[in-house]
Amino acid sequence: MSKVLVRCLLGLSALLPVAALAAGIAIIPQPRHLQQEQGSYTLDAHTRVEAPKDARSGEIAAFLREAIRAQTGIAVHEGGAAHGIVLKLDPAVQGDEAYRLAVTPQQVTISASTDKGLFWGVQTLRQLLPVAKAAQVEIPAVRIEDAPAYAWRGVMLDVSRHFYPVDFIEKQLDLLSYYKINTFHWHLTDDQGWRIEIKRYPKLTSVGAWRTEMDGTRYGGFYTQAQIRDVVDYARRRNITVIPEIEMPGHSVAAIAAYPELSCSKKQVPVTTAWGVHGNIDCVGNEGTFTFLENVLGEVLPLFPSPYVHIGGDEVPKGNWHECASCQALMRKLGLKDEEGLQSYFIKRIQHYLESKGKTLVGWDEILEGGADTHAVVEAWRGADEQAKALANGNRVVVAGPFYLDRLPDRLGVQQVFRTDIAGDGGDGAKSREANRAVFAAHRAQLLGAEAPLWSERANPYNAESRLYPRVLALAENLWRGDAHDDAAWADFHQRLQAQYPRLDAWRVAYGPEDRRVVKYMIAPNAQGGWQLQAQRGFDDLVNHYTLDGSTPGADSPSFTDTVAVPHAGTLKVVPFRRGLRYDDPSGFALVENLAAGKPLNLAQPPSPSYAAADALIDGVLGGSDFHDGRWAGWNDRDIDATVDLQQPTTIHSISMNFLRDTGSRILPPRQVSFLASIDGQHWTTLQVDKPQADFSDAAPLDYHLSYKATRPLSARYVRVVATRYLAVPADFPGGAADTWLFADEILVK
Ligand code: TNX
Repeated sequence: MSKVLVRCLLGLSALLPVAALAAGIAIIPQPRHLQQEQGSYTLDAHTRVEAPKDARSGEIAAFLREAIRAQTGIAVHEGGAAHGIVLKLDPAVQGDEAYRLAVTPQQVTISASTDKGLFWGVQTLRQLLPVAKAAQVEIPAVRIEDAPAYAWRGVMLDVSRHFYPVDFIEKQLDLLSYYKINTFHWHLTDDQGWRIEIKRYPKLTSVGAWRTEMDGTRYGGFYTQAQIRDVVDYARRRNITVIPEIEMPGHSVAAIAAYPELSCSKKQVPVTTAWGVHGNIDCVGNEGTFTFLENVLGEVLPLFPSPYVHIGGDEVPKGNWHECASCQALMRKLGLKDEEGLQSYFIKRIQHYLESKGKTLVGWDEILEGGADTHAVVEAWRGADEQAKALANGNRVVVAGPFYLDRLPDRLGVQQVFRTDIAGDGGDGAKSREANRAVFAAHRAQLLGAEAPLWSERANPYNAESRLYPRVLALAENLWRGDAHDDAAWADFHQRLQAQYPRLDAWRVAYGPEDRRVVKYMIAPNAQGGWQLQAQRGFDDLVNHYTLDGSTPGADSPSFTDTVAVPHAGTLKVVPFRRGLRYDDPSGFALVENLAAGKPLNLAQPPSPSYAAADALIDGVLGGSDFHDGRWAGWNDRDIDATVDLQQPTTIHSISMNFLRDTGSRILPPRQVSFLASIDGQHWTTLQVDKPQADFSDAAPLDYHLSYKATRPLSARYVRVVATRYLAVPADFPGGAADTWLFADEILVK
């Protein structure tokens, strides 16, 4: 393009009518008052940014200049100018995070009484800039007066179940801040990994940060204290407070693996790979537990300037405390009537320690069990009834339950996140809506805000962005506005959301669909003796890359959009890509030759509709270590009696079937498994009866591969497997034998 033409086009853009520019105003969260005016401000290399002389204001001005350069390519300098961008501290603008932004053809002014407000004004101004690079850009003339409805607007990331590197965290902080999320809750410890360096207890990371997966590989990672300091400061510069969470007394297996003396049994255990709730918890009856935790917190607190510290407190099975002599002695000494009282004692003791250091304790809503101190902030995750209980008790509350981003968007869409009213009555899920309404109204001032947790059993650095975005934008507006819940507000938000996607694209964010899954893979045997892999795609421009040799597919591996035929058995791996971005870890399918594949299957009792359909038993695809992987069929309090009709007399060498144990999820191995065969489907020969060894106290997922091998090949048309469940379990298995599961996959006939 000639220089003259470029100059003409640039000149032309300055003359664009207001209406065209108006289309460019699409701010999220929508400011409280926004008035569009005539004309626009021309930003170019002559623009100067002026700021108050204090350090934080200077930092905010530098952040703005860098943001303008990154977004438009225009290098603006600091310094006073009549025709520039002026940041002002003005006590007349009331509210801790409030700001005013005035754009006129002559000047851009951001004023606020606090540096917080000033920074949010800068973030709003960034949203008024176009995404494209240019020598000069027009900022539409507007008058904005803005302030949030809720003070706590948070996102939680679980870095224990899966680890996220520092640059991933920092990218998310950039995005959260852009949408005025002001709280990052960093879930740093859990059963499956301890992720923060503690100098006094080096084994927390040398041992506690690493686990051995079912396939023998080591998985883990942790942040050094220097990295933590960097992240906290990175967040501070973006108006985000980082709240650390150190889980106690439950969800502590990783710490116990490093220091077994923390548990009541003091038994050496590995860092667990099993999701769910673990009974191996910090021992309340041992003074050493408190010394340890106070020493840990003593190193954690100086890293986080936040006034709040999260100590978890959720999902604490009290069995170990019930069995432990020193815990029972303590209970009697304190005159407590049960172990719930010990939980309360535990939490209050930690709370007392934190208060001595000037910090406020935050905990999940279980901290109310046994009665919690009202100074604690309660994070409500088990529904509106728990939220009401905490409010009525006098605690300040942060709501998390409706915003669990580990629920995929087909089950928790953007619209639902946007329209959930955290000061409402809790909707249909709540038991006591009338009572909640009254409590919520009377205790409105105690409702600090809300948080969206991303639990990471199934989330990882590749797929996390598709779970966070665009739903975090809906959360951001919900909490900033507090009132945006009706149809008109949703329609308006949805339109503005579309304008954000090009920005997310420019930052290479792998955001997900609004109310669908990124992709769902389905595989079934085809008529050619191979398999057909099908992808149900959440985006039209999503592409699937796959391999058949077990390696991780890359952008140059063979690809398909909707379906592909896989001709032979092997390890199939597939990864979704979109716009050059990888969207997930590989989905793997272990494909095996199976004479029963695709044959008629008859089940005396159907499996639960919550897991794989019955055909998963005869699709030639083996289940993995995760019972949610769509390959395992599950029976709740039922036996399995499965018959396959091979449709003609067939020579059989072996029959096998896999069963899963995952005791944390109440999945038990079968008590007995019988393999049978028949010529006519009427008269059965029992070929073999197995009684697998079962260890109910081992929480690691285990695959039981049971198999009958014929000494001499037999001929049969019907093959049958009968698996019976345990009707009684050892006394120390929590909850007894009722409501347990049998999980099975693949009736493999060779
Ligand atoms: C419950 S929510 C948990 C987490 C799990 C989550 C899975 C809460 C306080 N505890 O440990 O990751 O469910 O959705």
